[in-house]
Amino acid sequence: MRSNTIISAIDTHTEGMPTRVITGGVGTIPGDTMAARRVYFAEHLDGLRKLLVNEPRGHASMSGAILQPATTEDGHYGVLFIEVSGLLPMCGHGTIGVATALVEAGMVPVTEPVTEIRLDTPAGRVVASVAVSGGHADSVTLRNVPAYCDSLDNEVEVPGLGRVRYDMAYGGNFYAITDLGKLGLPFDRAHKDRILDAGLRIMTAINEFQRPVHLTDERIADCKHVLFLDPASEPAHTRHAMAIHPGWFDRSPCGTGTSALLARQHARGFLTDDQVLQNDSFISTTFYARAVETTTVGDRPAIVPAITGRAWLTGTANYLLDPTDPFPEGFVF
Ligand code: PYC
Repeated sequence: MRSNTIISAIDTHTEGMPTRVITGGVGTIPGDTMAARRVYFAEHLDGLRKLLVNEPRGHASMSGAILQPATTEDGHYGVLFIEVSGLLPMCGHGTIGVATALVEAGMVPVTEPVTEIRLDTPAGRVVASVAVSGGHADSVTLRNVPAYCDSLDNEVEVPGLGRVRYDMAYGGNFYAITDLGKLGLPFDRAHKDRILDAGLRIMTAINEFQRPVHLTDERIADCKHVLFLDPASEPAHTRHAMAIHPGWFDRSPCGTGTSALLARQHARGFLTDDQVLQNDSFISTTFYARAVETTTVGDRPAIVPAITGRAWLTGTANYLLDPTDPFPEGFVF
């Protein structure tokens, strides 16, 4: 066996969506905060992300999380979220996968019935409360970074689709929220190629004409996610298809997307106080969300979302790179 790299991982899935949790082999990335480490990683180490998420070690919808030493005094770990589109400021399904792996591998002090894990992410502090019984992580409730509604009733001209109306909200990433029915597309995976194509066109048009930028951190910008609501959705029970750059769907109900949607439901007056939102994914898995606090981001009203979901371990692995491998950064097919 020849390798100039050995990266150890615990593979998980959160309500259907993979998170490759990288537990060793990367070293400490320079930077005093996870936001600074995200910038450094993107500039100097992005080949490592590609190696881990692209084919043949990953696939076109792959995502992962790289564990790092915490950057705060009371943090357990820092986390960088990697996926095929790059490095996310925050990822909800990824955090649920990380928390589940940390408990089941005994990488944090485990207490029952609840183990609290404090994580530093590029978007800020998040806290995972893991429900544990008999050493098993049964579910995770993630206290996310503050989520806010950026704007309601925007319109953008999209080639091939005409004028598209959408709301823009932030929940750790920016989400354009739009009604699938208004595009004349059925909420049905048989039509996934057309839905994905519409999503990619919409995000391109938004980034050209109405690019979102976070109110207090301009390193967080761009719309790479379009949340297509099933028109049969109700205020407290939504179903959606989440189209993501450069061309895939979230299999999970998307933790940061659910947070953004929760902020939008509050901004529209569809939900109040700590009313629970049930949000179903394109493969019919579910996250539950509620606002546990109100706050502000810049001058905007915001909520602190708590998102509950489940993850499972699917494997452990050591990923190698043979020096003669012709694809040191994998490839995109
Ligand atoms: O769960 O936040 C999430 C997420 C972002 C992209 C894919 N999943």
